[in-house]
Amino acid sequence: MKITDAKVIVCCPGRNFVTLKVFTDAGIYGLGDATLNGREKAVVAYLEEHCIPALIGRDARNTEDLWHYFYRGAYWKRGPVTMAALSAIDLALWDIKAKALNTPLYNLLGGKSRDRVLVYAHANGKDPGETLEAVGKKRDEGFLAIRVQSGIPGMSAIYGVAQGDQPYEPAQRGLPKEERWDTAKYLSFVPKLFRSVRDTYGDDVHLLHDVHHRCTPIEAARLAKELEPYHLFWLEDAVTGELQEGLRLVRQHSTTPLAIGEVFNTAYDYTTLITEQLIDFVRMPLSHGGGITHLSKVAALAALYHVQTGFHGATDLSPVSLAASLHFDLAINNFGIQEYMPHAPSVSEVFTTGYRYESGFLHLDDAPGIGVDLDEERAKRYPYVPAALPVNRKGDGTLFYW
Ligand code: KDG
Ligand code: MG
Repeated sequence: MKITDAKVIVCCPGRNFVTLKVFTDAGIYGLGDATLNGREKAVVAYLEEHCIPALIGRDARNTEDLWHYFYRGAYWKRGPVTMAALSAIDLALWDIKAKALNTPLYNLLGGKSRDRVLVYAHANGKDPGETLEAVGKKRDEGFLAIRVQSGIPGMSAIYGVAQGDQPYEPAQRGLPKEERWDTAKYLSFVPKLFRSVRDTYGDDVHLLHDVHHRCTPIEAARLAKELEPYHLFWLEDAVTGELQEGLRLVRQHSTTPLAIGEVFNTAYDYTTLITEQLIDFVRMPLSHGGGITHLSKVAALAALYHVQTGFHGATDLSPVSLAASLHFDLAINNFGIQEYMPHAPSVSEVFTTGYRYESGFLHLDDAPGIGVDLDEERAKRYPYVPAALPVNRKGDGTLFYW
């Protein structure tokens, strides 16, 4: 089955998405998500200039060989731009493979290990009162696992907290906005926040929190230790992931489970973390971490070391990415949880999907392939809008992690 053509579709139904569509001589096409928040056009250029010309004429069924062609064969390996492009190619080819066999993708990944996918929702508010209310709303919607982020008195903009009554969306139009950060205020606030969440809602709900890379290892160790009484499902990105050894210090001091990797893009970002059992959950998503072909290997390595998956699923990953994740989540044994932020209603004008939320879980229909389609005419109604993630500075102006 030969690849005859491929094209990149960029649209902005509320936020930017980059989708790769690969066509074959069997009349079957596949979709891959190539969205890299705030760096969309860089991935488009890499795909259009370097990947698509090399894809045409190849056999779409050879997912393993084509993965290595675009990874090893590229010489300039790894990195978020090239790996987002490679991930999109891999997802599109697996979509084609499953459609050609007229079966849902999960059947090619081992079949179903479970019937539905446990998800976690986001609850946030501009202060602790609003945040507690938001947790209550998610409980009422049936969520069994809830990520809690809150505005902190004395700090103007906080990661994970929505502006006004809009759903949370970190990318803003134009150049990056600057935010201010205060680690001391954050560290004294968060344990109190989780104490009040547990006091209000009890123990019968999984709670998660995202530090978003903003602590040093010793600060993260203090936080993880002080959060122990509230039994978090996980503490995410407690330190920035470039230095894998940073997690060792956190681990030595606390039993709070640790998740990391939404900005990772290969298995090599995880080797120390997994083999030394320094983490509990891998977050690297299919659409940034090399697609089905590479994540299958990462998940298998993780399984040997009692590490589970908890894929990134923010709204800057398109419905193609979420649906592909759900197939993977259904299939593997060491699935842990899936992040779920519903996309804005305008997204479903462009993408049709086969998943639905019910009582704390996502359910997937039995459509062949990944099960997502994109309406190209409708996508044209939503042209690309330049947008960027914020940057972060400490109070004295020092540039810090966002
Ligand atoms: O584009 C950046 C977002 O995807 C990220 O900030 C979301 O940290 C995030 C999460 O855990 O969903
Ligand atoms: Mg995160």
